Amino acid sequence: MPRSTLYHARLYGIVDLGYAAPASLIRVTAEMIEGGVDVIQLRAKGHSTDEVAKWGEALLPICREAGVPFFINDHAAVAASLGADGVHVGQDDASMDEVRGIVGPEMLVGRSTHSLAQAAAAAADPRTDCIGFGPLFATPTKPTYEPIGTAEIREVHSLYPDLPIFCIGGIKKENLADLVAFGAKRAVIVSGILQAPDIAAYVRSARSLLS
Ligand code: TZP
Ligand code: MG
Repeated sequence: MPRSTLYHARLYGIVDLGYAAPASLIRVTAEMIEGGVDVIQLRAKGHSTDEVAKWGEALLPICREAGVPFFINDHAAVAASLGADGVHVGQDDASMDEVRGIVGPEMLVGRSTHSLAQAAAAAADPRTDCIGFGPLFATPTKPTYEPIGTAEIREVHSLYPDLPIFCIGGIKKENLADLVAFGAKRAVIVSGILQAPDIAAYVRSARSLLS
């Protein structure tokens, strides 16, 4: 899948086992797709590689059928063995050399960044296909991270105009219009989507705020 798919993407949803029970993963994924999500990631902190592989195997065909890029968080080897569209890694995860050594040159690779300096480092490597930029706001989904606020959103987009940048952290449909006004083009929403009483409706409404 080309990087341009991520450039055109607007709303990135994460199926996070911290919010979604194993028995709900297929339904949650289908509802996110029904609402029009542009990218889906499976994130299962604290779960075994075998569990991530099993859940990924269940979700990949649903995403593929819908033409929605499917990322695996952290587990490059699982992403490679499943043939996922992408893998997302953090600052403390493997280096790009290591990740590319596992997933090869074609798979999309995303990197979390928590400052302009980290965004610069990620953007300097042409093998980085997208970045997460945040947490913008304090969030229980990443409780130990200091929020970076909204002041640098415009700058990071103007510094790296060709890099797909996904704002993340404490984003809800209620603050999305403000973020767009601050220069955000794309957003990741985790708990807002997964705790919504109607996931498809929530995704549809959030997606409509990102043009
Ligand atoms: N990386 C930076 S913030 C975050 C991650 C994975 C969590 C975002 O979750 P939420 O629930 O949308 O604030
Ligand atoms: Mg990670």
